[in-house]
Amino acid sequence: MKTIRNLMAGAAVTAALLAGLPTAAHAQPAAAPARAGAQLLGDGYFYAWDLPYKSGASCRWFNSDTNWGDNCGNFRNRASSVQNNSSQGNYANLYYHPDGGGAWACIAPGDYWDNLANYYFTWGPADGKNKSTNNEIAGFRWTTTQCGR
Ligand SMILES: [Ca+2]
Ligand SMILES: [Ca+2]
Repeated sequence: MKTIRNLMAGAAVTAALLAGLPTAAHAQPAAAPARAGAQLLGDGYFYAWDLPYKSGASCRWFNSDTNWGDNCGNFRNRASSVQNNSSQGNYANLYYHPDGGGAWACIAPGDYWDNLANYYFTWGPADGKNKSTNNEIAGFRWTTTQCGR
């Protein structure tokens, strides 16, 4: 009888431990909401894809690069979807011409433009202004001035 009681006690302890596990597991995520207000940061790269919706060939840049013609088998005038994955909350200017020339479009940190046919060069000089950015981006520059050159 004593053996059975010990077994029962052991089973009760095991049951208590098992019951306690989910509580312990939930304790960790509970700490997350404290950071919910913090800005979500990306991996620091600017991404471009040949086709809309992150499809086809892709290329990415960590630093500003105002000539995409020598990247990933020539990505100048090729991007049809882009994502600003800045790790520092920086906007990115997308230029109509190499070396930061002509009009530019401006994409906010964390933003993803799924189809560039719907996005235009709305900043800067008349050269290229209000044209669709689809297959027209020559390069980009990170900017801390929120869309300023
Ligand atoms: Ca394309
Ligand atoms: Ca380049």
